[in-house]
Amino acid sequence: MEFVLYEVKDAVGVITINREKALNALNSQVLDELNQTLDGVDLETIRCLILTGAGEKSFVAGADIGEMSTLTKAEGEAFGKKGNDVFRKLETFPIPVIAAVNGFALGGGCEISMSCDIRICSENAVFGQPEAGLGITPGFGGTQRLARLVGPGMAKQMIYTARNIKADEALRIGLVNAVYPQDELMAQAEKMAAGIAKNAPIAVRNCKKAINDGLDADMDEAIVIEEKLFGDCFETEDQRYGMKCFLEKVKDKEPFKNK
Ligand code: DAK
Repeated sequence: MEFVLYEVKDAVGVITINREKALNALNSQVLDELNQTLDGVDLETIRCLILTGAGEKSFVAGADIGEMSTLTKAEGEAFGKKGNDVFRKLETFPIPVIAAVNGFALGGGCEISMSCDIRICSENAVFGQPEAGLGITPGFGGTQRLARLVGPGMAKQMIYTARNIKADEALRIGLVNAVYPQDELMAQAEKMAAGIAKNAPIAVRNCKKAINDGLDADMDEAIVIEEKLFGDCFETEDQRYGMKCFLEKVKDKEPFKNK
């Protein structure tokens, strides 16, 4: 692939958007390659993904403005669908995805980070939804996911003013979980991913599904969703093994089997 790199480190897959000259802006080809990369992830062995951008300046500087500027209405809709499908695939991907935001995360870049389960960033990261200044609305879920993550008041302020925010402010409003020096970001992302990967994979997947599906439901339905996914764990070898190890005070547990 030309613009997306995929590397496996033990049980962690690292996806890098690699279009550094255009600050990793998302054109149709990047979106297609991301889609193919996600389809190719081996869910038997990979237990967590990291999404990052190439270089030290930008995570993703948004959708490709050059490509978008010439779109017809039909092409715009097709481009929007391509983006939304990939973003939704990431959001509902069976295993957790950590966004390691290594610089600009603007427009579609902020939006793709919000499709991931967890965001951590480097000190030079900049987040924003500049669309209103370009004559459009955020179109890859920004109006929906930002409001859910940081609350409607702060989301509206960011979107209406199209003002970018720096890493420290992103941390303060809860858009990212942690900020690291650039040269520590990937190591920290990998450490977090390894911490996730060592836990029972089916339980982790069920946690992701319970949180995501529950957030879209009212509390009565959400609790039923949780009960079902909790119950499903009792059909797994990993649940029996995990509890046995606790009861027998096993110090060096074997890796969970994903069964
Ligand atoms: N698209 C295309 N190229 C981009 C780009 C982008 N979003 N951002 C940067 N580049 C390119 C620049 O054109 C430049 O290319 P060359 O001139 O070297 O060929 C190169 O990357 C380096 O950028 P700069 O020279 O501008 O670098 P600076 O350090 O001076 O500035 C910057 C960095 C990130 C502040 C600046 O590049 C910038 O403001 N970039 C644009 C950021 C932005 O506005 N992004 C939001 C795009 S709107 C849709 C759904 C979603 C969307 C659209 C439709 N539908 C449902 C249909 C999403 C929209 C967006 O994301």
